[in-house]
Amino acid sequence: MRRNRQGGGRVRLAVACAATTAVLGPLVWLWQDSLLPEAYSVMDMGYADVGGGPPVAAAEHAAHSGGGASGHGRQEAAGRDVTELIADADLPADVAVTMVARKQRFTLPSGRAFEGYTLNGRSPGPVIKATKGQLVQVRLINESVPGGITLHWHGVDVPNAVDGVAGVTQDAVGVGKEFTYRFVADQAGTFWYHSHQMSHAQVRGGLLGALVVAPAPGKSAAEEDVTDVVALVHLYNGVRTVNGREGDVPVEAPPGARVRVRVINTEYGVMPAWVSGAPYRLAAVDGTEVNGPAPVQDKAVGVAAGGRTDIEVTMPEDGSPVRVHLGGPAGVVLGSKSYDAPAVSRPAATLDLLTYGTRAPLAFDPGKPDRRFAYDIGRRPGFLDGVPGLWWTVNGHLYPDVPMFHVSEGDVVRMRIVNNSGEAHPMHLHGHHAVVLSRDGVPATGSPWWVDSLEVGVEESYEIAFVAGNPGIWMDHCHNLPHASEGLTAHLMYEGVTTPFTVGGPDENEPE
Ligand SMILES: [Cu+2]
Repeated sequence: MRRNRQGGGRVRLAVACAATTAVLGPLVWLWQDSLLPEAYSVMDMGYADVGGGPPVAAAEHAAHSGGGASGHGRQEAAGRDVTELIADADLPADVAVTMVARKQRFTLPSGRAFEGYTLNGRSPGPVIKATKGQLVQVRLINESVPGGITLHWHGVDVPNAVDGVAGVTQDAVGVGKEFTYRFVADQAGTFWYHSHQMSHAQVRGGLLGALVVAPAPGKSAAEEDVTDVVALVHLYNGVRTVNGREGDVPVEAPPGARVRVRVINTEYGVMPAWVSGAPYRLAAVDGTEVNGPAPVQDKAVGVAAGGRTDIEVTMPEDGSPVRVHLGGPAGVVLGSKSYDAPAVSRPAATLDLLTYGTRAPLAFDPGKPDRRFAYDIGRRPGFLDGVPGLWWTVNGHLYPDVPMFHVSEGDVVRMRIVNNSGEAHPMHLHGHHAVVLSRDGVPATGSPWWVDSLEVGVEESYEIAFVAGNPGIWMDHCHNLPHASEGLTAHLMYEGVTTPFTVGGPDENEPE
């Protein structure tokens, strides 16, 4: 019996060992396989997805590409380094700003102290104001932010070299160093800027600010006669602020005045905004004017994380104040004699941008795309850089084995974003604006709905389209920034464009 038992024990031990090896072996392999190198180029990430279009040769591989048909175009395109994709160097700066970044403790106007980051001694940083067509030049100096910083111009289709993504378009700007951004503000609208180095920590910590581009002069008197209000919403230690201030922001607006409130959601989730005391029009979304915006009443509008919404109000003739609620009771109060506008609860209904406004022709035909991409967001267990967890997937793949969307300049691109991950994701494509074609298969019938930050809810699907008209290597990621750092990050790469920068490396580039 004893011997038998021992024999049985040995067998059991052997079986257990074999089972352990069978289970652990693949796990160890998966773990090891997920480890990210100390430095890597995003060009080497994942796998090429040409979206059903012709193969696209990366510059350094151009010589090996089989297709010689478009050889001339390829030759000319070959070898463009992201650092060459800049604004005209001969253009003088129309708007020149110097920004000094610091890690420091500062106090909000309420007296509440916050341990974070400042630009020119404050957070949010200065509002940068430009007029359409002007060249904006921002000299960023890092005085004391450890780990380095950058500035990304969220929603502005800047030249790739100044997109501000550490490890993709530049190195993080270390302490004592500086970097100058130059771009032509060629679209009027509401934008913002923020760090894209360790962005999930630095944006929350306050390295951000608003950028407003006014329409070119010579507009109608009606268009110029609008009171402009920036309302940048940010949470400091969980405390909601508008322009860095807790509570209401009063703005003087006499009876009959037209006011445009430029709402910027710098947070990680969708934010409802609504108005009491007057109807409003949704004048613009993500820096693009809405066509034929009708008056809205008793409806909230959802502002995606990273997104902007311009709310236009005409002040009541009787002088009563108007409250623009931003995510809660507090917000912007417009008034003259009185600012006593009671807060009202959020309306049950939400404005649907799929049907809002009136149709207008597009400058391109999304019905004849050169490439069609899928961006299916899921979630599954696995390892991300050796850490076990439940991680986001793109088309079934875990970061960094995600698709690299390849395009050629001038391509018409359609992308279908499907969210089966159990959480909402505000998807942000750098360097481009995309138009929404449909949601859950229902075609858009309102004003062309142009986005750079699109809230994709749980179980939702969107079909969007854009023209690949801005060469570079562009992030296409979730703007719930912790999600991006958890692997919900892919890139759009133009034919022939290369980057000399690496994620990681001596500058410790860490874009998410
Ligand atoms: Cu997300």
